Amino acid sequence: MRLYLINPSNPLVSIVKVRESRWNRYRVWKPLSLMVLAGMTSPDWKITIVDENLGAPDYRAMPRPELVGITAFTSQASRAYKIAGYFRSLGVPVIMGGIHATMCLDEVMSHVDSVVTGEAEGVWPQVLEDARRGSLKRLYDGGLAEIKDVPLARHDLLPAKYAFGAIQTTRGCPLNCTFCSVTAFNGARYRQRPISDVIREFRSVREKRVLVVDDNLIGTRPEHIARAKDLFRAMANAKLKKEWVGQATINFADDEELLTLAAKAGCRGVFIGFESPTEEGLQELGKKFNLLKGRDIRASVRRIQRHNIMIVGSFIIGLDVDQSGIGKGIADMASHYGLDNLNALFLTPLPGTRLWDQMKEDDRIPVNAFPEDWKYYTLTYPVARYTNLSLDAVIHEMISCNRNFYSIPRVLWRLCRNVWQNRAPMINLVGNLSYRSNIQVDCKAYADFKNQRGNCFAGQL
Ligand code: B12
Ligand code: SF4
Repeated sequence: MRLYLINPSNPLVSIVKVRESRWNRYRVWKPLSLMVLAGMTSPDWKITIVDENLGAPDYRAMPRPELVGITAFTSQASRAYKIAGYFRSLGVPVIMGGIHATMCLDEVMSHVDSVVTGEAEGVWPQVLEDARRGSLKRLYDGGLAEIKDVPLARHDLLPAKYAFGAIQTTRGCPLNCTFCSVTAFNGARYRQRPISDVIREFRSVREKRVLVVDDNLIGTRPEHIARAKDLFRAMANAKLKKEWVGQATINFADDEELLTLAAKAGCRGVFIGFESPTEEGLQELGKKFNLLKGRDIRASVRRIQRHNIMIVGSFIIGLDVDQSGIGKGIADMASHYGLDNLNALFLTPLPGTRLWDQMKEDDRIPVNAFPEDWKYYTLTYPVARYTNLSLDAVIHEMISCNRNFYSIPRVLWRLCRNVWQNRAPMINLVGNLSYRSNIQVDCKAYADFKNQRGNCFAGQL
């Protein structure tokens, strides 16, 4: 029995972009969902994982499979349907799962034979059994998995072409920010995998550098932090010799022992969502935990960096409170905080989020010729109507933000600072140049977007 598990190419991270700038190699990440599915597939299935971001293969030259499974973020949906259409034309059953299939069930149902919603651990063995018997159901609802049932992912099934491996140690987030789909998809309860499983899986990751995909590595409560410390201790004791990056809240800075243990366990970078430089912006996004009274963010950032952990900060442009000048405002604030990298994104209504419901109700989603338009839902295109910023204005703010933060004087200043602080200056420089070189690529993408979809914003350019 032959099974293809396919990650459709993504406009944002595909190899095409890598050709535009070789730094983008660091943006092609492993599709962990498919490696997890493979980890709970019985050995009588011959599995091939196809990651189209490494280059789409000629499916016609590949042997006919008995089942095709496709994963997709929203931005990958239209490509996913093309792949599904091809295999279905051969009479091969196609099943789809992941975030988009869960949030846009009816649409996905109309393009594939069968859908798995939610986390797949509880239903995947049944899916395979039904496929073997030729009696796939139209819908399987995996809901939330028992965290101890998450299998060891098959890290051996993808080629060694990635800069980073990937692993997951927790699921869920109680914070339910308006723009994010994690709470709706993975639940509000923070679930932690058994530490022994994580260590065993880490050992099977081939890459020296690893992305820990958890949405919030340290959770929100004292017992979560205690468990994070236990995990870091176990990782250090296991002498994994991996360097890894993860995602956390700024609260990461508040516990010196946690930081020391994380660094010992190999933590070299964290991605932190600051989202907005203003309190009103944070309130609008429901990001309450960033509003901790009396927090000195610059000092918090410095505390993390003292452990040789770099910080990439994420901000969102296009909030209702954002006015002309917000782009430069974010760049200045990110520089003031002392961030190593800045990742600015457009406020984007993703299906299944509270933001989606609100914007839909207010008729503020003009880029809506779905499924084709899903390709613009990468958070790198302004797909919505923004309260105080026209299409041209919001694009201008984004460009101004990146040009300011990644200006040559600021890049050099950060380089010198990292040399002075003895903190991986070359990695910092590579990261900064990578973002800087993408500004040109982004400008071209905005021009194409306006050509293709500018008419949706009629009267608002
Ligand atoms: C790691 C990650 C990335 C990585 C790697 C992505 C990759 N190649 O897989 C990087 C950094 C590249 C990335 C980029 C982006 N990401 Co991201 N990312 C994540 C994150 C944090 C974890 C994903 C993960 O690996 N989970 C672990 C696996 C095991 O879980 P899973 O994917 O959910 O898979 C399970 C089920 O969904 C199901 N399943 C999944 N696929 C399939 C397929 C079949 C056939 C079946 C049966 C079941 C099934 O089974 C699995 C086991 O239970 C999620 C948040 C989250 N908690 O999911 C956001 C998330 C997926 N990302 C999101 C977004 C928006 C983006 C970006 C668009 C943002 C940006 N500009 O940076 C880009 C676009 C990239 C793209 N390909 O579209 C959104 C997607 C929302 C949506 N509706 O699409 C999420 C949900 C976060 C959020 N804030 O809402 N991301
Ligand atoms: S943005 Fe981060 S903190 Fe907010 S709900 Fe999503 S995962 Fe949780």
